Amino acid sequence: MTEDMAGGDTKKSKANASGGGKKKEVKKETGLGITNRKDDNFGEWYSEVVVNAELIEYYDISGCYILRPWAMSIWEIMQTFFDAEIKKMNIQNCYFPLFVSPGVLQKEKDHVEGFAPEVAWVTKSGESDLEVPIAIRPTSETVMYPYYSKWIRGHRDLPLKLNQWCNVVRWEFSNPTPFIRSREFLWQEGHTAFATKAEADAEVLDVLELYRRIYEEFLAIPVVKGKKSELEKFAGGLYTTSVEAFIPNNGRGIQGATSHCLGQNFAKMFEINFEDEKGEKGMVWQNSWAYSTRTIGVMVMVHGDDKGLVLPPKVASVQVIVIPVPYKDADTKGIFDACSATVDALSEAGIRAKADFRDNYSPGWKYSNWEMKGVPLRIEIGPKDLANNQVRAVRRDNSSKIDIPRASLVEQVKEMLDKIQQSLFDVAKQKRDACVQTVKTWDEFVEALGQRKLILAPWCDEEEVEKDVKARTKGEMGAAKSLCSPFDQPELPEGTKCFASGKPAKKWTYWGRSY
Ligand code: 87F
Repeated sequence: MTEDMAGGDTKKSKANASGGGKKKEVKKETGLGITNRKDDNFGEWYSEVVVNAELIEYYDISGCYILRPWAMSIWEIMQTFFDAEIKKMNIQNCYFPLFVSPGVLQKEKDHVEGFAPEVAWVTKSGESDLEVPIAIRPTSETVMYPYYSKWIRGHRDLPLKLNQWCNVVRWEFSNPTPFIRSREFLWQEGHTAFATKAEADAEVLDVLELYRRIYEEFLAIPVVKGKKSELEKFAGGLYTTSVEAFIPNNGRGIQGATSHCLGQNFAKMFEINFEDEKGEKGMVWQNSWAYSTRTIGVMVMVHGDDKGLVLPPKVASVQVIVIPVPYKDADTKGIFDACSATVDALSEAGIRAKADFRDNYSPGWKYSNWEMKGVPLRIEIGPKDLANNQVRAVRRDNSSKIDIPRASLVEQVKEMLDKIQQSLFDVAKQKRDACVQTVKTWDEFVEALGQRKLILAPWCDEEEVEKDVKARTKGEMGAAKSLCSPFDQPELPEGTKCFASGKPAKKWTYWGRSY
């Protein structure tokens, strides 16, 4: 994001697109509105939106953020979905301690080595040094697997399928960004063990499909499912699959969630063995998988606009905000009662609706406030609406307005929310697809990278070649890397060459700069 933060060309006055001179004044007085524009100053715009929409409050430790109720409610909605789905798969929740003993952390030193600088340690209690410093989990393989070894004895103990919802700490040094790269974050981590590789392979994909659904069905964000390269996979595992999203505004790919097959690497290290039906010793096959609060950051980046946050209805804790618009001599009580009745009718139908009866703000201020917070649908009720037995509905995503007779309120609001959800996905997909560039040669690749594209290129799938691509694209904005090889592969004609090495290409792979 750094390149977007530089420059500092903030066109403040245009921030509220609707604003005439008068509006600007109001904005100044109340502090309402976003001053940075998404297209001009993406990094600043993002920071402003997450704070002004009341998702985040900055904290006095760099890289740590307060998740306010507005953010937590989004997390909880996704959590409710995912938790129910994994329970259908007979995965059980558990909770392991936050602290890791140094001995066990070192056990998998091969892959921990690269991560070591990010591990945070507790060295003191009060004034006295701890006899042995204790690490804070950056992920829980080393915390959990010694107990898998203890709990798994025979084939009847398999599969062992556990998940935990927890926080982890990774002391990142590069450019912290709320939700996207924070030093502490919330996630779920699933850790499963099977008797056979076939079972593990199947689960990797089942979980990846749940991650796709979180992004596409809940957050209305298109993702690519695929496999990571050898260089980009989790070094401790056998292979890594992921869902990859894309941020059109800065041309960066972003890993949305990962589902790893660990093979038997950890089983070897932690001696997770079992006796099979024939009485023979075997080693378990393991998976691990996670998605985190990063999901929320991707949602803000993809859907937000110059008025602030835009929430897909499926993850909005308030889907409909009802605002009374009383005039001086109007029947104020009648209007307020109509608002309450509207909220009641919608709530009864399972729609998350709320009325804003605050008497210290004008209707106009409330409109901006709930737009900033991204509520998908606003219902206004004024004297004319009361007289006509209707309400006025205004969509957050495209500002379109329609009058709805109160007789068909529930039906039409439901329909509108569905339309908003679908339209957010369609628009996001259109924008993403417009950024996809297929290239065949190095020159085309470099040009597309300069245009911040999501690049699809034929590749020889050699680690050395990916290292070379990284080296050759190194610069201020960060190097390009492979994002994933999509499961859904376009046809690769016989004789196609690798864009980077000129060797025979083995597969199509997405490339780009990424978070
Ligand atoms: C940072 C410090 C120490 C990532 C780290 O993706 C260790 C690690 O192992 C580390 N950052 N990783 C990889 C995490 C792999 C895996 N863990 C379970 C997942 C899914 C959930």
